[in-house]
Amino acid sequence: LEPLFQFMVRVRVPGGITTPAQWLALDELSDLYGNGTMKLTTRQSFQFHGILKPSLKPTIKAINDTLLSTIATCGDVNRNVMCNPNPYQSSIHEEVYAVAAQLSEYFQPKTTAYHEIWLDQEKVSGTPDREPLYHETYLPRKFKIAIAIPPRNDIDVFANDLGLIAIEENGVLLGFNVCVGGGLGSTFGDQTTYARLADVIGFVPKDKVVEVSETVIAIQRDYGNRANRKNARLKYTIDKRGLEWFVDELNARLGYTIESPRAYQFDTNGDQYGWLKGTNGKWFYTLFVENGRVKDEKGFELKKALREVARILKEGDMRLTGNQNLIIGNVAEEDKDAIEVVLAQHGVLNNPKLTGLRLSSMACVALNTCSLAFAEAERYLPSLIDKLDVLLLQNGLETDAINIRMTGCPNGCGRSPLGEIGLVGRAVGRYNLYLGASHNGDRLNMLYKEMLSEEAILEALAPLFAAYAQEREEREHFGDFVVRKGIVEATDRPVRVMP
Ligand code: SRM
Ligand code: SF4
Repeated sequence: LEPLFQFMVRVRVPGGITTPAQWLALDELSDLYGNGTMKLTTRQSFQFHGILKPSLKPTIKAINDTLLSTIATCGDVNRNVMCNPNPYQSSIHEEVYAVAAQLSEYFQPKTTAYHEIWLDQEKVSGTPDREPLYHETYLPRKFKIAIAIPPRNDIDVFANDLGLIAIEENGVLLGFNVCVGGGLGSTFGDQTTYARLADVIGFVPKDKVVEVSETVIAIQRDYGNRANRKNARLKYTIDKRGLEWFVDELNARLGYTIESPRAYQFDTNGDQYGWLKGTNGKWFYTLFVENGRVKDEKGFELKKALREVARILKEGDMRLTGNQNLIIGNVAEEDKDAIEVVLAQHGVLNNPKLTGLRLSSMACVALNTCSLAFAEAERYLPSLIDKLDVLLLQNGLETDAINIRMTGCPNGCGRSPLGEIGLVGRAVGRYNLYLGASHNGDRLNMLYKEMLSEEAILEALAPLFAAYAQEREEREHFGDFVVRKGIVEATDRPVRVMP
């Protein structure tokens, strides 16, 4: 008898936007085949856990029936393209989202094997596979793209192999600053691996963004390390050969020189909660979803509430943010109250008592489904924050949006290297504590103390919170404060912006 293997299935959601019908279908699937919960990920997708092997094919088919897919959510190809989901910030949001969807579609593998294996096993095409970009051996490693619209860096653009920063003038999208070589994963004890933020190498007009992105990927395809997967991401290709080499190669392949980067300013990499009116007159409610887990608990029935919300929404949508939260989007004025009532009835309306720390928290899945985890993250961070909240309240810091991120290992899936407070699992119940990332995602944190138990984490942070409350400068963020005070050194590897 075959053992009951169980799997995780990840859904491809370009820019993180789903229709209410898709939400309802995914919700149903999680009950039918999964463990009854949905995980909103740090890359604006859904994950389903606990899919038993015989359910794998029906699950993937059902996802495809909703017009979403699971193709290329893993593997050595371009992954889900992230995009700022907050339309209120800018009239160019829809245009930028279209670029994200275009890139996502354009860089999907062209193989028909996915459809043959998962959708009906029949050969759907007689023509042999031809991958115009990936060729026969695909990329050396996963490849990630994200697009940010300043002033929000809510998708952590610098954490990606290729980051694009939208540049607008008077409400018109001109093009994108191009950032290359971001990646957060590392391995304990292996100095050849490290987190690295992307460098800003130039500006491209919007009609050239596909061509430039394709050329960046092609360079990585041709020069990336295929002998050692630990050193195979674009960041290592660039560091091995030099940023100048990379830009020269890009310009040579393009046949023109990309322009100098344009000015941009990021304020934060967090989400802005509550109701906001979009430029189209519709309403958008950003709902805090702790660590992205959509589930029902006594007194907190998030899954049920969102099912009802999806039924209320007519033209609206459900948008996943890069911080594992959810935006109930494009809500008609007349539906606002009904949505609030549903959220309140199920105990999930954004609670004003939540501290700034919790609202700025993020944790990866880790134990018990991630086989790479050394320690808990998603299941543990909420209770650690309960204890940290006590310290914050003592110091009057309860509304300060200090960004805290925890991962169960140094792969950085919860983007812990970009936490003003970063906690990375070393062993069960033990964490390395990192401090000093910037509040807007353009500076990595640095190691402060190693192998801390919960008690030691609290002991380490208590005096720092007290000092921050008393000695910070006006509007100084916690990450900047600990660097200014010399509690940790600033990283020696800031984002470089080419002249
Ligand atoms: Fe990740 C591997 C979960 C975002 C860096 N990641 C994994 C796996 C698949 C473990 C595995 O390979 O066996 C995890 C599944 C755990 C589980 O039980 O579900 C996993 N990663 C996640 C998610 C679900 C975390 C979350 O709680 O939200 C995120 C899913 C994103 C998505 O929807 O596509 C997720 N992973 C990230 C990010 C953040 C980002 O992309 O913005 C990173 C850091 C950025 C980067 O790529 O550098 C990240 N995941 C990794 C790595 C390290 C890659 C490296 O270059 O070193 C691995 C391990 C690997 O690839 O070998 C990994
Ligand atoms: Fe798993 Fe590590 Fe990623 Fe967390 S950071 S999900 S423990 S691979």
